[in-house]
Amino acid sequence: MSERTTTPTTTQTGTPVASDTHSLTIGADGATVLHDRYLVEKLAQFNRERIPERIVHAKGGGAFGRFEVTADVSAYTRAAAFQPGSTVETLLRFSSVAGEQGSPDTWRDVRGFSVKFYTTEGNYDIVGNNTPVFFIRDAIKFPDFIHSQKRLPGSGLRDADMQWDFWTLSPESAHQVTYLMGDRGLPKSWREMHGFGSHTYQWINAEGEKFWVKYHFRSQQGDLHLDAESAEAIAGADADYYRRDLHEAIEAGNHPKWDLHVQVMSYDDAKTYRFNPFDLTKVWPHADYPLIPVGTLTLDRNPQNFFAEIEQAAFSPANTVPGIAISPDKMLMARVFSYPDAQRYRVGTNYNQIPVNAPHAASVANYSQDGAQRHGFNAPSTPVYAPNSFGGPVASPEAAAEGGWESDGELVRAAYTLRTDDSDFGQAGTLYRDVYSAEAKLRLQATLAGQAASITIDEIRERFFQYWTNVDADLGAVLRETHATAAAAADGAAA
Ligand code: HDE
Repeated sequence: MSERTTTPTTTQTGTPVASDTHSLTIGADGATVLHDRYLVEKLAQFNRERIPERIVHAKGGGAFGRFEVTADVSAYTRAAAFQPGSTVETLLRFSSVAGEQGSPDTWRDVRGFSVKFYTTEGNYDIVGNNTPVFFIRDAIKFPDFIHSQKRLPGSGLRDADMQWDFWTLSPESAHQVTYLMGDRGLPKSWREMHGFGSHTYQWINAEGEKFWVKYHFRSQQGDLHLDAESAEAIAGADADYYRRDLHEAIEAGNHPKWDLHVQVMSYDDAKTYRFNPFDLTKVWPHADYPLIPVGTLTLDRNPQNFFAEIEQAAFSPANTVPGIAISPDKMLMARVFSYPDAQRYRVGTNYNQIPVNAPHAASVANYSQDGAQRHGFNAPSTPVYAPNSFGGPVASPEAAAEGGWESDGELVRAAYTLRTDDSDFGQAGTLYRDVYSAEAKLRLQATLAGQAASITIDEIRERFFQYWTNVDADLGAVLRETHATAAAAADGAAA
């Protein structure tokens, strides 16, 4: 047995405490007194252990590692992190979207794939998913979408009618729902799934030339899935299945790896491409824009403290670095506001001073000060305002020119302008017909048959059949027929 520590237990302010066993009372059987400061401190601290869980992506897990550049993409970006020979410390957090903190990992869902690169030019975050597209294309719908996937306010239960009501009234969801109801909805583990930046981002090279890019993290472990029965059994037996798998793999020295690739579109191609390249419900077919390798991400270090390093981790698409910028994707522009806002509420004003969120390879210099839980501060000799004549930090005007694009001047509320091949159901149909194997098609049909059975309102079920008919006429017909047969069998059994 290891030798017992002799470090005295203390209060939060460093004074040794008398007991962790007995409260201070008036006689052994009498009242507890309020001036037992350690008892009060201990219970009060305990009551404050939780911060609000993420409103989406609440259940997750993650690990640290490194990103190593293995190719030369300097023709497209000047970001230091992606230059040949660069190695960058990283944090990757995986998550489910709809479930709460304690929800089972293997419930069918899209999975989050958030990467923080601690680069020499500041932190760069790619906050993506295990799918290349999303359910909606305008952020103003996001709270409604999420409400429909969470719980009914009265019963506190999740509800198929509500989910399918929203999806069928929002046909732009079809592509992502085809992913969700397919194998990507039940990954075998977090290690065995691909990750996507999903949005189109902007890269800028040393000459100031602009490109549009999409990120693909391809798992070296494969993109594997669970069958629906196993996922359901695991959900009951081990709610933390993915979290445990990741932790144990890394502890055992089995370090998962992802190869990062990008699709690159020239700045001018975007003006005329047959799909709107900024529409988050669309992919860029690889035949048009092939994958270009960048480097390899390896996870090799579990967090030392789950709460400090994973629960408090604050990712944001606003965290970009020189050589990388956002694009005119309406979803992405709104996310740039929404994530730091969520962190200020969830973690606190000074969330970027917490070690997991602070830059590790760059330093911070600005005039922000004070606020709750502030612990970092400038030297007293640093002025507290800009401009100043005392040598304080100065802004870099050359940064202002980066990351722009031309735009119209008029303010409107309107859908994106449609391109020749843009439609809500087209790419969903291609995914079903041309990408899914025969077995994957059968699994999707079985999953959707189960969904049809869980819808209780006829009008919504009818829209459900129409939605899938729009994706693929044969698929719609199979679903209608399967449902009619099952309903007739159930009627027969009841008679
Ligand atoms: Fe998120 N999302 N999201 N999301 N999201 C959050 O941020 C939001 C979207 C994604 O591991 C929240 O810190 C809006 C797309 C991941 O900590 C919140 C919109 C994609 C994570 C938020 C979207 C994502 C989040 C919850 C519509 C993939 C977990 C607390 C414009 C491309 C990050 C928080 C982590 C988390 C808002 C859409 C992925 C509320 C408004 C699209 C992986 O700010």
